[in-house]
Amino acid sequence: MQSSANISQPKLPRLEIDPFSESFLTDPFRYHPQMRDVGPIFWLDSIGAYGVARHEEVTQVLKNHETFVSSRGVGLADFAKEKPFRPPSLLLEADPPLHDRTRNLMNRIVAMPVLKALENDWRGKAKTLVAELIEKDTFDAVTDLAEEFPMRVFPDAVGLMDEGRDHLLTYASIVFNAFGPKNEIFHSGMADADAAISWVTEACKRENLKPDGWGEAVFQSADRGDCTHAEAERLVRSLLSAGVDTTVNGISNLMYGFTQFPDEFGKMDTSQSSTRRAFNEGLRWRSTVQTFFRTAAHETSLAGVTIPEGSKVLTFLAAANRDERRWDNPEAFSVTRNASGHVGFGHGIHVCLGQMVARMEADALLSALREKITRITSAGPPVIRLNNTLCSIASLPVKLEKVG
Ligand code: OVV
Repeated sequence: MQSSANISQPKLPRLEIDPFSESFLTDPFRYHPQMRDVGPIFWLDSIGAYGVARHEEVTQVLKNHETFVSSRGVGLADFAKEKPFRPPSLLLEADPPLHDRTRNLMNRIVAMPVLKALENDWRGKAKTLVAELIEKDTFDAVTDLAEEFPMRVFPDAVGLMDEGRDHLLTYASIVFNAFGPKNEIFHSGMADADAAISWVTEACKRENLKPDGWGEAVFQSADRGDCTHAEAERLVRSLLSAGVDTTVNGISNLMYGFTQFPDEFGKMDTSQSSTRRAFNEGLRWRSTVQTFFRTAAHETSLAGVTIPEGSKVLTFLAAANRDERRWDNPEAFSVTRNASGHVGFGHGIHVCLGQMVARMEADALLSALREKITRITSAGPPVIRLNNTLCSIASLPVKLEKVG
């Protein structure tokens, strides 16, 4: 009889790749095939963590939130051993039961009826912006469109103070950089950190929130006893952290898709089913949030490999979204594809809380664009913005072809 200790473990492949290096972050998609093909799970020497890059294992890790926890941080830092860079998010960096209490509360803040009440206003604002843009010969699809539209609708929806809203983008890039190691990318983004962090801290306070926004609604929920007022402040911080840079880059990446596959835009129509499909495909094809970590709360096994307690596991969401085991022709951006099942919004209990907000922004913008134009083409080289977590574009010169 063989003792169980002799049952052979599958070999754990080791990769030299550093997923937070400049070269990786400049074009992560170049490295993904190697990560998917080396095996269902691998070890990353560069950061001392496991990695999963196939759709199957990424969804498994995210689904199994009791083993692969978020409360020890969803970045490289283990909150059990290191002080978090800011007080942990009560949603993103929390496990049940705390997570479920805050999540249920926040689900009501951005519930469908709340969003529907804003839809006409957002569609009107999208049309106004498109009317401005079609007057121009060329423009920057990042600064003039992808940043401009969310900044015209989201801060007002939250009811933020008017002064200083530009700090939102700076703050988010700091937060998303902080999920990686304290590398040069992290440090260079910290240049304007103090001003942005203190602005956000102030902006989350009840006295600075307008009476009819989602921010005040969180405090009203606290008044009813759903959470404390201190927790309410931190939950508003979640809206500010996760609500801007994500949609901005989601739209930028989608526009980049249109320029790379110039026949796709015209295959869309102005209907919600069509624009929704296109946005989903954009998130699959070039996922804005590239990666998140989980931490093994106890020894476990994944794809036959034993993972010790306290291990960090990096889930490559963007790689899973181009896994040929899951998708046909995954490198092609195709607006008519049914991309549901993509993990660009995550998966499981932490799946993006604001996804309906993001979808409504995208629907408004895409249908306003499609009404007036047939094609979006490149008018110059895009400029990549390096971030430890986000797939981000700093500049994307484009040209529009008008209907008729
Ligand atoms: C999804 C996400 C990203 C960044 C911050 C947060 C959430 C938060 O809850 O603060």
